[in-house]
Amino acid sequence: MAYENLILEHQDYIAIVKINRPKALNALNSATLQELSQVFTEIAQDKNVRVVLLTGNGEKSFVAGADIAEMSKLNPMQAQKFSQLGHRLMNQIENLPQPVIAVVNGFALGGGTELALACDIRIAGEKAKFGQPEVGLGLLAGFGGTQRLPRLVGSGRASEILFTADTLDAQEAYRIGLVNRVYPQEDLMNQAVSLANKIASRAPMGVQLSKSAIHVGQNIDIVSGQAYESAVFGEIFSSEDQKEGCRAFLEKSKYEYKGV
Ligand code: CO8
Repeated sequence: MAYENLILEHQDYIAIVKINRPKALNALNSATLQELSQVFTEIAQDKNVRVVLLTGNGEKSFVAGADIAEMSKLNPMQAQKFSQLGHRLMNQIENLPQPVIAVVNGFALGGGTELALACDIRIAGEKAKFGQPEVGLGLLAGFGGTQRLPRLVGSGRASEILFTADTLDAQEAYRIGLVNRVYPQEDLMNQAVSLANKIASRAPMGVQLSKSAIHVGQNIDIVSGQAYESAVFGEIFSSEDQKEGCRAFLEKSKYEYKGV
């Protein structure tokens, strides 16, 4: 499928999705939100994709937020719909079977931070900038920032970010746990591919069920979460990869996971 605001590349088991709206620093307008939803629908069905890297095309920006020009014209009903469109996309990323790594190559502001928050892992280049500038625009975070940011960094830190509209540099984002790692800008994509390749070499069903258990568990009590974990632990014993992976360990041999 051809995309106007995205670039989709494949490298071995990795899909690389680049948001590509250079004239607006990759800001998310509704067309881009819809294309992202389409690309993740396509990826979910692609058995050759084990890991997704999501990044911004160009040197400067991951995503500079929701598109302010489009948003400024919305009436309250349309604004609610726009927010819901964003939520559907973020939930789709969270529910995608394969893990998604946000490769934050520059500005990740407003909807950009929120998009990164919906991914499973965030890594950043040293020039990355994060923040929720919405209250400085007469708005508030509307793509899940008020929900995912406190869950990730704690409500005290999230409140400061959401109330002040301050920008955080990559080191500060690392310090508070918003990103897992920070790399020199020129090394970021190589490091992202190397992390993705490592994950892709592991049992795909194990990785995917881990992702699902993490997300299910975050929204329920621990005993229910343990029940879900036991159920998927049982499920994986019907896979060939489980049998072959354990057999290879006991026989001290190598096995390449097939995702079956
Ligand atoms: N939307 C639309 N256009 C944008 C955006 C954006 N978010 N960000 C940048 N652009 C455009 C600029 O207007 C400019 O266009 P032009 O060349 O036509 O004037 C072009 O991109 C380049 O930008 P700058 O000249 O400003 O580049 P600088 O390097 O000087 O500055 C910044 C870069 C600091 C990133 C600056 O562009 C900026 O502050 N951008 C806005 C960041 C922001 O506030 N983002 C949050 C937006 S609100 C949001 O995300 C809400 C999410 C929830 C939505 C809920 C729905 C109801």
